[in-house]
Amino acid sequence: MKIGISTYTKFNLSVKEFLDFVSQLKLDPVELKLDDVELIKYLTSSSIDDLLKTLSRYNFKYLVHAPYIGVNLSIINNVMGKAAVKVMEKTLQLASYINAEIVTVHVGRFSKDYPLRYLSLAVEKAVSRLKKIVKEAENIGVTVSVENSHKAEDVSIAAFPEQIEYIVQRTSCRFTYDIGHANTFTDPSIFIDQLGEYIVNVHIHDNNGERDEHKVMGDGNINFKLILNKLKRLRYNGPMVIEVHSLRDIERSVEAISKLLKT
Ligand SMILES: [Mn+2]
Repeated sequence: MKIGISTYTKFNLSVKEFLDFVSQLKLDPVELKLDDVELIKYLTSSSIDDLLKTLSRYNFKYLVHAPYIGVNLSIINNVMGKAAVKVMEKTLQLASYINAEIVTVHVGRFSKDYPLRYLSLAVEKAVSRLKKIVKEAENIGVTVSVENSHKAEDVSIAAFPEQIEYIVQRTSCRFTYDIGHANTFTDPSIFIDQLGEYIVNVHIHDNNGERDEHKVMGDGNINFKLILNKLKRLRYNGPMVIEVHSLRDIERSVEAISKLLKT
């Protein structure tokens, strides 16, 4: 497993400042969340030279997390759906420019303002849009990976293993296993039993099973020992990306994971 790190839109650091900070911690790869205000502009700018210059100062491998703020691949409104696909297409292009092999995407949520009988329509919308995105991704050699979501007021179409399985089997997407998100719905370890073969990226953080708190491993109720053992048994060799919300918590997470991996 490669212990990596993710940017967070509220760190309030420039990309360079963040990369300088994590350079000292020997983490790799770095997952770039494109919602970051500094990064999102590269989706529409004609040149990404500045970004390439910054990234190439370091030896990191990069992963991309597609924008999710205001982006909903399962939205029933087709005008917005088209815009969401466009955002993903531009994301793939950017990923390919910076040599990122994996793009993690959220599939969006089903608004609680709709009657539940339209839930399956939303799922089908997401599936058909993802198919289009995957086709494009295959052409440029990027892997699209769907992340399981956390509990929120709107209905998640990617909360449980069966839902993810339905989507990946119909779209050829891979799976980004977010351990903390899984814990807001159910026992996170069952995702490995049911979806192990699809996992290409893992997000690691803790919570108490209620809300998506992004705590340091050990500060919530997740049994990481069990999860890491299952991933080892699966011979999972991909990224394990720390997703916490303060620089201090990044340092504490590095300690917590190395302890977990030793025992
Ligand atoms: Mn995540």
